[in-house]
Amino acid sequence: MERTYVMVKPDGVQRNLVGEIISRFEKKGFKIVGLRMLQMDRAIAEKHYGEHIGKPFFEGLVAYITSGPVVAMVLEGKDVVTAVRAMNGATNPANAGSGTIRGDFAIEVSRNVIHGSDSVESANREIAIYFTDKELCAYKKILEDWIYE
Ligand code: DAT
Ligand code: MG
Repeated sequence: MERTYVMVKPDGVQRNLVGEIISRFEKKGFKIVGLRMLQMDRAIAEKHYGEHIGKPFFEGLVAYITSGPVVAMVLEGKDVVTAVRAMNGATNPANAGSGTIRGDFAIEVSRNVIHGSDSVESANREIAIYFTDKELCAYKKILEDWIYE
């Protein structure tokens, strides 16, 4: 089964959206296989957002993402990378559809509440930043037979 890295950003934590966001992924049928809270520092931010170093918004992004604790998780399921991106909505909440997390809970691109990996390759890279193999749980849920044929 595919895995992806998902993170409730500091604004999501401060705005009491952690439960709502996790609940959406759980209700969809995705399985939480890793979960923790942490405060990111600059080094972790540069690792996570390495592709954006040097862009005009990078310093603001680092200040934002290190401004408070985040909730980091690994979700597992069929085509979960693409599905989570769709559930999160467009990067700029102004373009995110109603019913998506960013569409429903955010207004500005620099306060867009949630992160989701953009590919399986990115997911593997990002998961390794936040979790050791031992911190991820492989387990069977009885409900899976009602979610997958
Ligand atoms: P995504 O988070 O949808 O994968 P991204 O990887 O292009 O989007 O950018 C990472 C984060 O950086 C994004 O969630 C918010 C911030 N960001 C991107 N473009 C921005 C911009 N033009 N101005 C301010 N922040 C931006
Ligand atoms: Mg991205």
